[in-house]
Amino acid sequence: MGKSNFDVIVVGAGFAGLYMLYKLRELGLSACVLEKADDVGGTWYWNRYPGARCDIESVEYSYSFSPELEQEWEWSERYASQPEILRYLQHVANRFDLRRDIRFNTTVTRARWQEKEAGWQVDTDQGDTLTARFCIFGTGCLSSPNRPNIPGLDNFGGDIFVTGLWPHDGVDFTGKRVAVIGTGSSGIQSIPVIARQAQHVAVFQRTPNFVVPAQNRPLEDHEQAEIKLTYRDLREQARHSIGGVARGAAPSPRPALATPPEDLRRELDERWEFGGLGGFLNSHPDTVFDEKAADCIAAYLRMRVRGIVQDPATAELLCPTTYPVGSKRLCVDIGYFETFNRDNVTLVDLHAYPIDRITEKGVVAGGDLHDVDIIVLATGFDAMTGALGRIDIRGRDDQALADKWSAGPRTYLGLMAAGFPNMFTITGPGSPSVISNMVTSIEQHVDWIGGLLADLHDAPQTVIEAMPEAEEVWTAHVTAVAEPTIFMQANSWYLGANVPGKPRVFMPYIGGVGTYRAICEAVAAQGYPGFARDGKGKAALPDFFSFLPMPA
Ligand code: NA7
Repeated sequence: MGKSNFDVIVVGAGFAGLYMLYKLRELGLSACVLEKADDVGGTWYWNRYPGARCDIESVEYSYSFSPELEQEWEWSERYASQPEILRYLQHVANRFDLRRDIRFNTTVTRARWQEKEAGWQVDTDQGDTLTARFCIFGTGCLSSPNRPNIPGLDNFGGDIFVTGLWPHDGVDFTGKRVAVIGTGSSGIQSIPVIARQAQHVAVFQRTPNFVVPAQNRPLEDHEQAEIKLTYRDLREQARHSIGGVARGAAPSPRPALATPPEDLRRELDERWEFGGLGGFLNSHPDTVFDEKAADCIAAYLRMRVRGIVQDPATAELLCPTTYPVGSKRLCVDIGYFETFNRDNVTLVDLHAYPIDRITEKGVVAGGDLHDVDIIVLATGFDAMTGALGRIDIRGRDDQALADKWSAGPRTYLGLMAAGFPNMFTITGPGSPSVISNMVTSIEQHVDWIGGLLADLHDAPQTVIEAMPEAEEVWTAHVTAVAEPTIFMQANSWYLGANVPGKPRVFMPYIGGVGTYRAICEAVAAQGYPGFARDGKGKAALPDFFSFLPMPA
């Protein structure tokens, strides 16, 4: 069974857990990483569905902490596919000899703060009990799949596959009739690939999504070499940017509503040809705040759908009209709309024909049976809080984190929750996380936590925790920054709206990666106001609003 007491227990061996382990070793702390899967990778271990690919450019969706790693690794495409990202993470684990401190096939079931010992006790499904001074959760933001509660789902006689839990030996769709439920990023990526193999695909759409082309392509050697020459600058720019990326179409300085229509059209054409999220998110200074400005972008994207999809009725169904563009995660595609021009693909509009039930034979929607062999659930995740919610986490006075967060997550800086001493969440709710390049945000959190642990190095018994007042101010700040934006107007997973019964609270911090970094750095530089050490701390917090750029 091995050693059972550590300075730090880390939960999860994805991008976050791997870099956290590397950092803890650098600090000379003993650490154990607990991972449910039988290998590293996190999101990229589980999401093996056909077409799975990152929507951030590969050269930016990668670690910056090791210039040697940056120089050695060669990305083959502009947007890396899931197998390539998984290979990258496996390489990182091997290159830095991380595996020896990771226990695979180990699910954490319970984590309990021990008042007397001033540390954490962590139980696993393997019957182990481990203890540590600190417990750090790198459990991911999109790692708890949302299985819809459709009547009769368990009665289906064929195979059911969930995109976020895809079988490792793949699925052969040849000659099969397939139902895909869900048209978020996972559906949009997988449907074109499945349609090329299957006999027939019925796509069950509840809400159409705004989709922009990836314009994916192989990365030329010279291009990659040039990027590698400028990597330090590129990373620095990403760290201080809005979304944690440095490349991509720059935001226009002119508001969309102040741009003459013909100029706007030309500009959006260029963004479309360039491809990727960046061209259409924050494309103009007013699109995040003004629905009319967002409408200009939405109208353009709908025009593009109508230009691709040959059947006008299908094209209309694929055009989102009920929420502003960007308020749900924008999707990046490779041939999604073109797929609806195939003879073997049909679109089922769940507003007109809601799913009644699933029977042994298939999906009954609007009274019609869609007879299928396979159902693919591309129905998303219990985002941001789902993975933590599956673990029985108990803080002071045996308080459950799930109870504390029953009306929505509350944190200070997305890093700590009051009443849960010596416990950190990497890219937790209340930090930019899913609204940014996750790798940039993960590295920022790991570096910040590492800085704090280094500070505590000479005081090994110190207990650190978020002060309730600080948590209150930060949670209110996160909401206040989101409130005037279009983000509040969609039933998105950012707001928990995709999971029945989940409180509607905007979970990520939308002030921007650079702003958030500046806030975290200011807090550290000022001696960590809002964090109590052994019950004592400075409650006078920086004025968080003063870090935000002035509205244009
Ligand atoms: P998403 O983006 O949450 O998409 C899930 C899709 O499943 C979405 O179209 C949902 O419709 C649909 N859905 C969910 N529950 C149901 C039920 N019960 N019936 C019918 N349709 C349903 O998850 P993804 O995995 O695609 O992407 C997650 C992120 O991963 C993505 O944003 C990238 O950041 C990477 P809805 O829109 O809720 O009406």
